Amino acid sequence: MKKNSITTLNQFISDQQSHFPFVQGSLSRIFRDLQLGAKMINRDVRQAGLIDILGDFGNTNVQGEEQKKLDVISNEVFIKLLEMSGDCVCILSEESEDIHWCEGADNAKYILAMDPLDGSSNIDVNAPIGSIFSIYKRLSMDKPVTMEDVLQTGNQQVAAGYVIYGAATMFVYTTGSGVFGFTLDDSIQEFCMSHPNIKIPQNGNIFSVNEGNYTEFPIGYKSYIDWCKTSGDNKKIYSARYIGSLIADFHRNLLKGGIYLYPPTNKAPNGKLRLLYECNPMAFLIEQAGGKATNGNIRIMDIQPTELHQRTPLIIGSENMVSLMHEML
Ligand code: AHM
Ligand code: MG
Repeated sequence: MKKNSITTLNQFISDQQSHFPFVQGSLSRIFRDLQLGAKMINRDVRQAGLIDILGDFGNTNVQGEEQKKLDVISNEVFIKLLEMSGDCVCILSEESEDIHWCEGADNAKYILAMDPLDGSSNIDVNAPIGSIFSIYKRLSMDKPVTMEDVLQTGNQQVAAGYVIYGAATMFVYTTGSGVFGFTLDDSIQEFCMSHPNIKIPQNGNIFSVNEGNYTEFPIGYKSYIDWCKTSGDNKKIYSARYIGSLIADFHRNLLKGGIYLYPPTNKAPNGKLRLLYECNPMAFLIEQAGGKATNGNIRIMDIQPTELHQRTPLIIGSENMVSLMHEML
């Protein structure tokens, strides 16, 4: 009889760490904090209609977007936990205009960029939402951290991942040697390995894009979308699936194969999604899973950021689908 074995995220990370004795444990502690934050947010999300956390906070964030109460709560939760451990010298968050410098952590090695709660327009309607993170090492320990340390290319990420608060809550991450998914077992409040070494199929039959903006898309995007709807591979027409929550759309396509597009529009000439804490972490994950991510010109992870909250168009998913889309552009 096959024996069920359980590997928790903490066990897995400490096993991984033992293969790399030079790793001092700071990264593991950051993961521990991210997990704890995720569990706290998960608890709130599960009771969202019962406690006073639905709706608008009554403020707009740096992007000029309406902040939801849960956006603000999630931001505070992660920042507080990470600051207490002192392993991040600073944190860049979608919810704050400026970099948050962690008190007493001037000598910490890591820089974290995050979207504490992505897809927040879905909160009030009980659709999946997520938290996204991307971790970098500072460029030098011998001099203070500058903008250059924060504005590194995606290629320099040491880890990235997301938590999806969906039908189940999952923690999915990479440190550059594969993508691993852990599902939260509510009864023991532990993330347990459920998806080892995730690989995205090279082809899929799903395309995910906000077609409400179709008339504003550049011609190459329109051609690709038309192709998905009329030709597809071997005349098999593709299915459209778009939740409007990047993590949910990404996660489905990662497991089933597919492509996600956020093209430039008149309103958002650089697309809507942010490079440092939305596109780069997703690009790292997809490449580690065997897929591709581009902005239509270059690989997402090759883009040299010049601004903290910089936006970029995003084309991400199964290798062959992204390559074809790229050709059509
Ligand atoms: P947010 O960070 O303010 O939540 O916005 C990002 C979200 C993504 O999760 C999602 O893919 C996209 O915005 C949806 O945008 P749109 O409603 O324009 O299709
Ligand atoms: Mg977001």
